[in-house]
Amino acid sequence: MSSPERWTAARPDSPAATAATPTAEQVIAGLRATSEGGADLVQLLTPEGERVTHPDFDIDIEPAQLRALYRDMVLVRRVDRESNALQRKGELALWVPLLGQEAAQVGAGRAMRPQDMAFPSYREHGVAWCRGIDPTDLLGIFRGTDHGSWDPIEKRFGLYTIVIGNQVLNAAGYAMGQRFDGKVGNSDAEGNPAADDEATMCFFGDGATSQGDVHEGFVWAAVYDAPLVFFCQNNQWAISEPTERQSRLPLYQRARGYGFPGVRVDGNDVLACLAVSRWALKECRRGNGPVLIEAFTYRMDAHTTTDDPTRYRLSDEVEEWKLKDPIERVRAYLARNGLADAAFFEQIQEESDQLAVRLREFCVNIPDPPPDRIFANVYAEANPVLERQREDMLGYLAGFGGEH
Ligand SMILES: Cc1ncc(C[n+]2csc(CCOP(=O)(O)OP(=O)(O)O)c2C)c(N)n1
Ligand SMILES: [Mg+2]
Repeated sequence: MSSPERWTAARPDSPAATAATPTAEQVIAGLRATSEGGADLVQLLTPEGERVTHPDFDIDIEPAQLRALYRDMVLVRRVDRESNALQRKGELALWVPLLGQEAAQVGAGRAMRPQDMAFPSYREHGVAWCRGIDPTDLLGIFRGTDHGSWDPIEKRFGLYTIVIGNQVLNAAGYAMGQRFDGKVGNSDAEGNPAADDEATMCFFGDGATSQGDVHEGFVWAAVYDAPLVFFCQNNQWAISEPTERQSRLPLYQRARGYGFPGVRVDGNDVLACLAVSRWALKECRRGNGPVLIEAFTYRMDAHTTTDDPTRYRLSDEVEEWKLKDPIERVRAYLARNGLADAAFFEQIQEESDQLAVRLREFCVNIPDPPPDRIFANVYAEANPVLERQREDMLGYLAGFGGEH
C-alpha cells in the first residue's frame, strides 16, 4: 500500500482524516481546550487507573509485563529525582528532568527490539534505561567529565543531542540505510516481519517540530519509506514557548502533509504508548515507511535546572497534570485488580532506594578527566592538526610544573 493511502488506513474513521480545514481561531481555541488531548487521543489506561479499550490499538498484556513497566517507571523517576538533587547539591553542572514523561519513554523504549536503533534528544533517560544503559552512565555528561559514556552502536542508542532537531536528520539517514541494506520488508505471508528486521526510533520535543532539520528529516524518511518512528513528546512547552506558538494544528496531524500516518497517544499512559509504538515499529519493519507518534504529556518539573517555569506557566496547570501521573495510574490498576500486593510495591521501593545510593556514590567519585580528554573521540581516526594542538596544550600545562 502506498504511503498516502496508508495514512487513512490507520484510522479510517478519524475525524482528522475527513474534517474541513478549520480556521486559525478554531484551531487555537481547540489547542487551548485540549488539555485532555482531544478526541483522537489513544488511551488504554485512564488517569484513574481504569482499563479502557481502543478499536485500533488495543494490546493484551500479562500482569508480569505490567508490573515490569511499573518497575521501569518508578526506577527511572528515581534516577531523575536523585540526579536533580545531585545538581542542586552542586555535584552536577546541569540536569534535564523528565518528571511526568516516564510512561512515554518507557512505553516507547520497551516496544523496541534489541536490533532497533534509537536517536535521543537530551531528556531520554527513560529510553536509555530501556536500552540497557546503566543510569550512572548518564552522569558524566552532566558533571562535565564526559561527552557521552556509552557506545551508540553497541547499545543501539545514539549520544544525547543538544542541538534541537538535529538527531532527526541522523535518524532519517540511518533508517534510509536500514532500508537500503534490506533490513525491512522481509515479512512472512501473514505480514509478520522477520525476526531480524529493524526499525529506528527518533525522539524529540514539540518545540523541535519548528526546526528545519525536523522538516527535512520528515521529507527524506517519507519519500524513501524509511523505517523510522518519529516519537514527539509534546509536553506543550519549548522552554517558555507554548505549543500554540509552534503550530496551528495538533502536531500529529502534520504527518498527513508528508504522506505518512500520525497518531496522538496519551503520553502519560504507558500501555497506550507501548501499543502505539509497537504498531508503528511493525509498520516500519514491514517496509511501509515512517510514522509520527505524538505523545501528549506534560513535564511537571522545569525545562532544566537552570530554568524557573513559575515565570511563564501557571501552577494550576501543574496541579492538573499531577492528577494524570503516569505511575500512579498503573499502581492503582495493579492494586485494585489484585495484580500486585504490598510486598511487590515495597520491594520496588527498596530497589529504588538502593539505586539512589549507588547513583550518589558513583557521581561524587567520578574522577576528573585528564585535560587532554577533550581531544579524544573528535575524529574516528588520528588527526595531525588535532594531535599538534593536544601536544601544544600539554606542553603549555607542563610549564606550570604539574599545578593546573
Ligand atoms: C538549534 C537549537 N536552537 C535552540 C536551542 C536552545 N534550546 C534548548 S531546549 C529548547 C526548547 C526545546 O523544546 P522542545 O523541543 O519542546 O523539547 P523539551 O525540552 O520541551 O523536551 C531550546 C530552544 C538549541 N539547543 N538548539
Ligand atoms: Mg517541549
